[in-house]
Amino acid sequence: MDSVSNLLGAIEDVGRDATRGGYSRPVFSNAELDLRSWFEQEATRRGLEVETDRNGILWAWWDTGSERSDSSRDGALVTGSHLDSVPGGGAFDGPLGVASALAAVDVLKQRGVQPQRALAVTVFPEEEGSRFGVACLGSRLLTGGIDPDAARNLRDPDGVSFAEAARANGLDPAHLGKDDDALRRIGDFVELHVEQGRGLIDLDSPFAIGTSVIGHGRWKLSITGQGNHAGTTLMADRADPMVAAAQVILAIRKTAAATPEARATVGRVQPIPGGTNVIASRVDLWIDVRHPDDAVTASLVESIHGQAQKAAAFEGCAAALTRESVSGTVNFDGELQRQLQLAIPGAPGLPTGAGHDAGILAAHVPSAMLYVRNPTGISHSPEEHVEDDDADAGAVALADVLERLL
Ligand code: HGY
Ligand code: MN
Ligand code: MN
Repeated sequence: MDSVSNLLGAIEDVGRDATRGGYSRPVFSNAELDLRSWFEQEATRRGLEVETDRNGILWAWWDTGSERSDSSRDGALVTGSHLDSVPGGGAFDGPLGVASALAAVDVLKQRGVQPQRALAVTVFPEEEGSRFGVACLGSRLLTGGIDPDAARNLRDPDGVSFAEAARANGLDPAHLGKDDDALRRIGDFVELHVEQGRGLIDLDSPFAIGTSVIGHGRWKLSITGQGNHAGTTLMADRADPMVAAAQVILAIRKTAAATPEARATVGRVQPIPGGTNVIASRVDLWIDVRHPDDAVTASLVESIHGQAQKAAAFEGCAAALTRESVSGTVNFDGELQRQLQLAIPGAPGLPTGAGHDAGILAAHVPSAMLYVRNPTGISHSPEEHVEDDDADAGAVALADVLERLL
């Protein structure tokens, strides 16, 4: 087996972000395209047949020995993750699942496993939603979880539409959307992913079986006021959206902190025009809200919206909230989890607060997850980490799972 750390070592310099630290690998950026080529080379080297579907999802196929036909890949066993990252992200969020799947194929071949059904290793684009704003965009397109027109019209911070980016990367934007043929090919989906919290440190285990993904959503709040001169505008004469934004951010923290299990984050604030000696005319901020109970998430957002409108009005500003993407809480397929428990006896079950493509697919095909220990318990940060032997233990556990399911 090519060790997972060797596989990841080959891409450790791709997309390094000198300003933020860590990696910035937005979908269809040069960095992510380099990672796609790395994946295609490594998959081809293993005798897998790589193709890109109409939503930009990569599929590396290991077909059974029997005659190829249109339906010979239906009901296949599929494993994979993503290669795009958050800005300044860690080395493992996404790529660990892809590298581990390739290493697991090595193990299966070394064991002489003859797949009784086709196996595919997949890479989903734009899982982080860091460029076009919608999390798990690739798996949402595949499953019909987003209107294709809405997807085509998503714009990145430079104003490039997803349609334009897709076209520039060999896709036909007119063909974006639900892909029943591709869905029919997924009999079971298993995603290995770095654990993004402290769960496996506390459980003292190198890997765990995912039990659920808590619901997560993201909203954009635009606060408009009166742009003006920092020197000639007296304090009493201002309608400053930045001041309203500051009140809202504190109110968000207070509201979430008062709700058990809730998480609400503002990680991105954009004043317009953003000059040092300029009172902003508008401030855009993005809110990430999560809770195991979808109804509580909705009520949190409602409360935040109301408080934002009040804070804005107090400053002579206005606030508008728009939803960017929402996923409900997902409990993974019981039977598939049982199969994983039989394949890797003793592996604990673990819920997660992080969203994944497996969480989107779970509503359409039996899906499961494996998490690998992250000794820092930190993620979406350069400090995210996986020890080499835990990474290899995770890949072997994935191979055991795949062998049982094949
Ligand atoms: O945001 C998330 O939970 C995931 O890392 N995309
Ligand atoms: Mn992530
Ligand atoms: Mn991820």
